[in-house]
Amino acid sequence: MASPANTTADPEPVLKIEDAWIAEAPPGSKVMAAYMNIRNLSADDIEIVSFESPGYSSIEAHETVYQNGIARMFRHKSIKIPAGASIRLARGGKHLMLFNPNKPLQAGDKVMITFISRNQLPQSSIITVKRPAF
Ligand SMILES: [Cu+2]
Repeated sequence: MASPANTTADPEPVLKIEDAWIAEAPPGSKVMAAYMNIRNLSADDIEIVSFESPGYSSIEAHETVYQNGIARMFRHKSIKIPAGASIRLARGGKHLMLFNPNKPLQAGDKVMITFISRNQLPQSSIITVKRPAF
């Protein structure tokens, strides 16, 4: 039976993942970091409560905070984005911490990360590994 291509279209995404990248890490690293801008396109606040990826054993939301010149990382249980707003994950601030890559990853590799929020459908984004520019 022929049917128009759009009859089973996925719902409109409510998160827009912009400028996303995973920082390439030295070979053998058990932890990597991802940075991006996450925009909430919906009319509701969104709380992202977990992250999943086939490329890593687990993912946590972290924030680097400088205390007396020393960088410390704290874990956030979730990332809240008010309706229509965006949140920036950047080096030296909030980031996703990616644990135990399933295989060595280098610049150019792509990894899918799924964002799971409380009141929206899960949404996935393909994110490219890049060499950090210092
Ligand atoms: Cu971290």
